[in-house]
Amino acid sequence: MSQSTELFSRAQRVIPGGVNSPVRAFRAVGGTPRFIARASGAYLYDEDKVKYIDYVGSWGPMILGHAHPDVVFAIQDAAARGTSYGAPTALEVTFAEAITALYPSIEMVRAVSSGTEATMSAIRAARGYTGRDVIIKFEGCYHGHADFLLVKAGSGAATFGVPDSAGVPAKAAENTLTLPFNDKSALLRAFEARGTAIAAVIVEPVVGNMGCVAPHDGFLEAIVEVCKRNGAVSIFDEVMTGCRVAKSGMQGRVGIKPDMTCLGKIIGGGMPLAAYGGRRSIMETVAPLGPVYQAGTLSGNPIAVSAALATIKHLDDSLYEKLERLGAQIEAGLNAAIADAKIEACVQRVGSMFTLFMTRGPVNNWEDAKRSDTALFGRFHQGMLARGHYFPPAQFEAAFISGAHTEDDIANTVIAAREVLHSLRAAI
Ligand code: KE4
Repeated sequence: MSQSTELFSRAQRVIPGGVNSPVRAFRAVGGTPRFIARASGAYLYDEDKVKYIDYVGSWGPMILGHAHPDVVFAIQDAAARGTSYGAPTALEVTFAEAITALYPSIEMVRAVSSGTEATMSAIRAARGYTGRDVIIKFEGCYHGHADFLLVKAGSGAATFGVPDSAGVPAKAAENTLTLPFNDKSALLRAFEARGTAIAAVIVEPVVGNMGCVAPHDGFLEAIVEVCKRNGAVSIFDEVMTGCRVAKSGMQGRVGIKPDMTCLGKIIGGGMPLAAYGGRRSIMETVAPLGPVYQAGTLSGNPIAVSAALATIKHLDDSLYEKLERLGAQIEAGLNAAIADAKIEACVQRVGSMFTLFMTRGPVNNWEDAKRSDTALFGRFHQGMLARGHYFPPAQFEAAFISGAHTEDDIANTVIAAREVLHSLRAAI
C-alpha cells in the first residue's frame, strides 16, 4: 500500500474528506490524492518519493517555483525575530507601498490572511461606502466562501441568488445577483432594473475557477463604466490573476483601473497573506478610520509579509517573458496532441494560466464550460499523474507554469499528454 493511500485513510478519520480544502481530495477526477512530502522548483515529491512536474503551484502562488532560496531565507530570517506581534511593523508599511506601486488603482490597501477575507471585506467596504446592499457576480466565478458569495443564479436570470451551499441562509443569498460572464447586455439590463440598489460588481478579470476563460473585448471596461455611471463599486478579484497574467495583474495587462482590487496567492509567496484595496475614498471607510469593521489577528503577519516581499522582488520583465514563452509552448503542444488524437477538447490560456477543456470550445462562459466531459478529464488527469505530471485535479480549474519550469519540462508534459490523449481516444 502506498504512503499516500495509508495517509489518506488515516486523514479521512479525523479531517472532513481527508483534506483541508475540498478540491485536494481528487473527487472530481478519481483516485487517491498524493500526499506531498516536499517540493523544489517546478517539482513535487510525494510521500512515496514519486516526482511530478507541478502545474498546480499551490493553486497559483508558486510563480517562482517551490522553495525559492530567497523566499526560504526571508521566512527563516523573519521567524528568528518572532512569528507574530499583533502590532504594526515596518515590513507592513513596505508591503503596502509595494502593492500600491504595483497597482496604481490601489491608493490604500489592507492586508488579510486569505482571498476569502479579501473579497468578503472588499464587498463590505463597497456596501458601507455606497449604503447599498445588492452585489453582482458572474456564473463560474469563485471569490472564496463568504456566505453571500456561495450563491447561484435564481430561477430567472434577473431574480436574486439562491444559496449554492448548505448552511447559507436564503436571506444571505438574496442580495446577490448572478449573471453570465461576458454578457455585457445582461449587465446593463441589471443596472437598468436595479442600478440604484447595486453596491458592487465583483469579477475575476480572467476567470480561473470555471477553467481559464478570458473576458471578451470591452467586457471589463463595461463593468467599470456602468459602475461609475451608477455610483456602484467595480471590484476586480485578482487573487488568482494578480501578478500572474502580468506583474500588475489583468488590470495592468489591459490598462483598466477598477475601483477596488482583491489580491492573494502570489503576493503572499505561498504564505497566508492576501489584501484588498482601492480608491482612497472607499478605503477610508474601513476601521479604525471609518465605520466598516474588519480585523484579523494575523493580518500582515511579519513572516508572511517577508515571503511576499522576497517574491515581489523577483517579479521582473524577464520572468513574464519566460512565462509567456512556456505558456505558448504548452498551448501549442497540447493543441497539436488534441488534434492528433481527434479528441473533442480545447486549450484556453492567458499568460501562464491555462486549462485543457474536454469540450470543443471556445469556452466563453459557464454554459460553455459545463459542456466539458468531466469524466474524460478525470481519466486524462489520472493518465498524466501516472506519468509524473501533476495537473489540477478538477476540470474547472486553471493550471499554472512557474519560472522554475523549463522548456524540457513542457516538452515532456506534451509528450505524456499525447500518449494519454491517444489512449483515451482508443478507449472511447
Ligand atoms: P482563498 O480563501 O482560498 O485564499 O481564496 C479564495 C479565492 C478568491 N478569489 C479567487 C479568484 C480564487 O481563485 C480563490 C481561491 N482559489 C481556489 C482555486 N480555484 C483555491 C484552491 C482551494 O479552494 O483549495
